[in-house]
Parts: sequence; C-alpha cells; structure tokens
Amino acid sequence: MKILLSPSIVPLFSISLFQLTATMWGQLTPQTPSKEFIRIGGRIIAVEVRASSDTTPPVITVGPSAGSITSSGATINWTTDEASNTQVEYRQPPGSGNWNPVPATPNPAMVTSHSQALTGLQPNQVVEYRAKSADAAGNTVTSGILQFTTLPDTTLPVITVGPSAGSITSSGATITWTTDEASNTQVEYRQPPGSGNWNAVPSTPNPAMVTSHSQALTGLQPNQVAEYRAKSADAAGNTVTSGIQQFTTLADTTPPSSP
Ligand SMILES: [Ca+2]
Ligand SMILES: [Ca+2]
Repeated sequence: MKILLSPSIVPLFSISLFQLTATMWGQLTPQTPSKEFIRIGGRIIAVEVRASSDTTPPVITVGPSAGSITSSGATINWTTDEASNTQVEYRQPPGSGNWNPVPATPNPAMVTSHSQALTGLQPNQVVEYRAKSADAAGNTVTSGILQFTTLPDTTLPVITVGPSAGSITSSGATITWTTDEASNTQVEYRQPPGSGNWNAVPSTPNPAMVTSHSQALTGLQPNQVAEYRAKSADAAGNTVTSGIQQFTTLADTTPPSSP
C-alpha cells in the first residue's frame, strides 16, 4: 500500500482514515520530499512525501476595503482567487511603530471571502492597514497599504463608581470616582450648599486621562455642609457631570496656638 502525501496540512486529512496518532503524525511532517515507512495496525506502509506543486500565491481580486467603521473599530474585507488564510496588519496613526497583526497568527480557515474585525482603535484618527492571505502551500499575498479614518468619539464618559467624599477633616476631603473610559478630572463645590458660584478644583481640569479619579479639596470651613459634583471629559471633550453630593466637614477641635 502506498500513500502519496504533500508536506502541507492536506495529508493529515487523507491519512486520518487510518487513525494515526499524534506521534505518527509527528513522523509524517518532513519539510523536504522523502520516503517514510510507518506501522499502522500491524501493517507497514510506505509513505512518499512530495513537494507541493503549488507555487502560485493567491491573488486578491476584490479589496481589501474597510467597512462598519466606528470610533474604535472596523472590518476589513477582501476576496482571493483561491482558498487561503486570513490576517490583517494595521498601524495607527500611519507609520507608527511596528505593524499589529490581527489575529496574531492568521485565521487558518481556508476561504476565498475574507473578513477580519479590528478593535481597540483610537477615535477620529487615520489607520493604515494591509491584508495577507496564504494558500495551503504557504504562498502568501500581501495587499498594498490602504487607509481609513475612525469616527469621532461622541460618547460621554459614564461614572461607574461614586463620586464619594473620603478622608474628611475639618478643612478638607478627597473626592473619588471611576469612569468607564479615560477622561480628565475636576471637582466643583460650594460651602454651604447653594452659596454663590461653584468653585472649580483645579481651576482647569487635571489633564491626566484616567479612569480612576481623585481630587483633594482644601480650605473648607469646619463643621459645615459642602456640596460637590465631579466632572470628567474624554479626549474628544465629551463631558459628564455627576449629580450633586454632600458631606459635612469635621468640627474644629484644635485650640488656637498661644505664644
Ligand atoms: Ca496557490
Ligand atoms: Ca467617549
């Protein structure tokens, strides 16, 4: 009995009819043409491994193009003239560092209609990308480099925890809250509630883009209610303002210093 095999993954299917074990399969993966003898069920079988006759890379006949573009993602689609695997490489912005391959290893499904989603992109910024497909023999086509621009971020941050006042003393407190996306930090307060204009701390928002926010208030009057609200803006300027909260400073128990 003689089985003709190519070094590609195709022979795995052909000989699986004989219930090869993983070890047997390991014996059947030479990268160069050769003849092997294997024992299956008490029978000695001669196996000839042939070099693949396919030396032609796939041809991209349609695309690639970017669809379903959002502020953080898109889907890249293309068509090849023969069954091949799927991978997209992208950089944002163009020319920035190394290409990011998605998936990290190509999707092994051998198809002619390719679709790969990109996620986690920055909003309102150009992305460059290229599509790659390899046939079963490993011949790879890489498309030219194309671009698209993600949509602007129009979604306000959401405050998921807080705000709440902690570390309360007779003259201050620390306001903390959490947002669902990176955003800046500012607290507005009045003491007592309803008195005059809001005091913004800091006067311009702390520009650090974070999801865990903390802002100290100082110089408050002792033993008096303060009202406050938290504000956070994302990089696109979408600003969330919390509801109004209150806390009461502690009584002043420190005697005046005497000479
Ligand atoms: Ca081919
Ligand atoms: Ca946003």
